[in-house]
Amino acid sequence: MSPVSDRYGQEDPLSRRALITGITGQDGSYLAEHLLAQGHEVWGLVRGQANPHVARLRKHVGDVRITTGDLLDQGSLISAVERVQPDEVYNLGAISYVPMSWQQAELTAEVTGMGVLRMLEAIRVVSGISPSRTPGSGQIRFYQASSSEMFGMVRETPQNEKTPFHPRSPYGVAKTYGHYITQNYRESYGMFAVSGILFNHESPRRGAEFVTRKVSLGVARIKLGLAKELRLGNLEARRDWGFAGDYARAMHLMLSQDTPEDFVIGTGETHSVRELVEFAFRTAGLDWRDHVVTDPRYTRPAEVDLLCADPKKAREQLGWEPEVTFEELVTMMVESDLRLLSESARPEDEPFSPDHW
Ligand code: NDP
Ligand code: GDR
Repeated sequence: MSPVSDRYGQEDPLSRRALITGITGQDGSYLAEHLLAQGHEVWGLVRGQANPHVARLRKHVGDVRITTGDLLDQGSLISAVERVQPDEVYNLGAISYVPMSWQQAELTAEVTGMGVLRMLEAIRVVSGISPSRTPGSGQIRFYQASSSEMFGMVRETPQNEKTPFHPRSPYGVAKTYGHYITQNYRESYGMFAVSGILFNHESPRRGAEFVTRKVSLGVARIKLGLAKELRLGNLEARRDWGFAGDYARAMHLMLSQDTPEDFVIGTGETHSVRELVEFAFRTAGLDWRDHVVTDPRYTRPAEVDLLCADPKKAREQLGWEPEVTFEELVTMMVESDLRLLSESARPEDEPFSPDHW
């Protein structure tokens, strides 16, 4: 193990170095912010030769170092781990939009599923780990971004670490592979590799394709007279929605434990899309029934009807609690989009929002 990696566990937290894949996404920016505040040196793995999302990241988080790499390319991941010599690797990179995973099922399997294996292999190879050479105390710690979408068609609610998986999309299937391969590397090689099974978490930085941001942007457009209607799919689906900043704290806590274990992270509260819409419109003094149109283009080939976390283990073992309520989250997002669209009717960094099933 390199001298840099051997620093894990020393008293001075300033010496820790993190490598984050998916740093240009919503969670990457909150995690980078959190780790920098903890005194970490933060590196982001970024794909492409001129990734436009880096500029958006820099608006939120300044002091991140960038290295290039792609979850589709094993050699690039090995080079990144060799270059950065991280103490912690957070694998957040993925095709994360569920409808896209039906349109590009094979690519989703490669990035969201096989990408996890490639990242684990990069750590294993660079650290010289094999069945006969297990990692020492200074090993690289690995976090995998698992998802409540693995529960899919649930037969019991709320869902905890022991609830069986029944994924309902190519995305959910790919995440389930990533989850099990992480567990497998922990059990086969003794690696400090954990998965956080995170329920939906949102923020003003959420991509415009996801329902919460689509709604907050829609409300803001209608309030400012830029649109009249908002077209949505299934209003009856229920989700456990929390604030992304709270969930970034949980990721770091999971890698700071003495033993590697998986944790469910969520609020324990569930709301329907209809409730979300009703509350978001009310926040802006509007009646959703005057503006929302249901459109079959936005319903999915298979739906996950109900998700609700049982975060008891995280509360008891990590001391983790969400700080932002559902109402505070929706209000924060609507107010942020009202400000954003007041400044510019079409903000330059507004993400492309594709049509889908
Ligand atoms: P985003 O969709 O906002 O970000 C996805 C990130 O993955 C982007 O930075 C993107 O980079 C990167 N990426 C895509 N393809 C590749 C690739 N081939 N190689 C390297 N990086 C790639 O997701 P979130 O921030 O919301 O979520 C972070 C992770 O957590 C994801 O794995 C997601 O599946 C998972 N998750 C998210 C939840 C949520 O509610 N937000 C809940 C549970 C799990 P680029 O700029 O290049 O496009
Ligand atoms: P999800 O999030 O699929 O749960 O995955 P999303 O916000 O896309 O959908 C939530 C629920 O809302 C319903 N819905 C709509 N969704 C979208 N996007 N657009 C619509 O117009 C619309 N109308 C209704 C959906 O059918 C669904 O039931 C997110 C992602 O961040 C994943 O990467 C992550 O793993 C899970 O959360 C946990």
